Amino acid sequence: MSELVLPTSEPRFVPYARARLEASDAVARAREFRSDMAARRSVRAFSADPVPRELIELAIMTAASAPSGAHQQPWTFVAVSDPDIKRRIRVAAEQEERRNYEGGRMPAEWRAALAPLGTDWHKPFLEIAPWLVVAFEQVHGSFPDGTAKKHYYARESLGIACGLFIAAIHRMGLVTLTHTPSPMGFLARILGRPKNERPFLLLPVGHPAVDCTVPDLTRKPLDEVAIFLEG
Ligand code: IYR
Repeated sequence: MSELVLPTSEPRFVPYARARLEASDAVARAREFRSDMAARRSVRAFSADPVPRELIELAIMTAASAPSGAHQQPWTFVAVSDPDIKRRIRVAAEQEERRNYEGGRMPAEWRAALAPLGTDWHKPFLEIAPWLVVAFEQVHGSFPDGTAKKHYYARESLGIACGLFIAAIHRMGLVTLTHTPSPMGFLARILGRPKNERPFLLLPVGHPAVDCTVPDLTRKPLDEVAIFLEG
C-alpha cells in the first residue's frame, strides 16, 4: 500500500530574544495585568456610542497573534457595524433563543445553571452595541488546487484567539460578551461565509450602558484552580 506524501517546506528559524526583566519589574507588570484583567466583566447592557474601527482592527490583530495548530491560523473575524445586518442577526438569534428558553429546547438543569445570570431570549444588545465581531473557525483550509487541507486543533486555536481578543478589548476600556446563540448556523448564512467556516463565537463590542449592571459573581481563589508540585 502506498501512502500519499505531501510536499512540506523545510523548517526555517530566525533568532528570537526578549529582554529579561528585573524580577521586581516582572512581578509589578504581572500584578498590574492580573488586577486589570480581574476587573473584566461580561456585559449585556451596551451603550450605542460609536467605537472607532481602528480599535476593532487592533483587537482582531491581537486575536490573530494567537498560537494555532501547525500555525494554520484557522480563523476569520467578521466585524459588523451595519445596522441592517445587526438587526438581521438580532432577529435570527432571538428566534433561536426563544425556542431554547421557552420552546423546551433548553433542559431544566441548563436553565437552572443560567438563572443567576438572569439571561432570557431577548438580545437587544445585538442591535445596540456598535460592533458585532463574529469569530469563524475554518474547519478546513484548501490547497492551491482547491482540495481540502486538514486543520489541526482549530477549536483550541479559536478559543485562544478569542481570549486574546477579549483581553485586548478590556485593555482598551471597552466591554464585550462571549455570546453563543444556539444553534449559530444563521451567522454563516447572514454573513455569507463559505462552507468551510463555522461560527465559533459572537462578540458584541462597545462601551457599557450608563446604567449597566453585572451579576454579583466571585471568582475561585488560586488554591481552588491551581495545584503546584514544586521541586
Ligand atoms: N445561549 C443562550 C444561553 C446561555 C448559555 C450559557 I452556557 C451562558 O453562559 C449564557 C447564556 C443565551 O445567550 O442566552
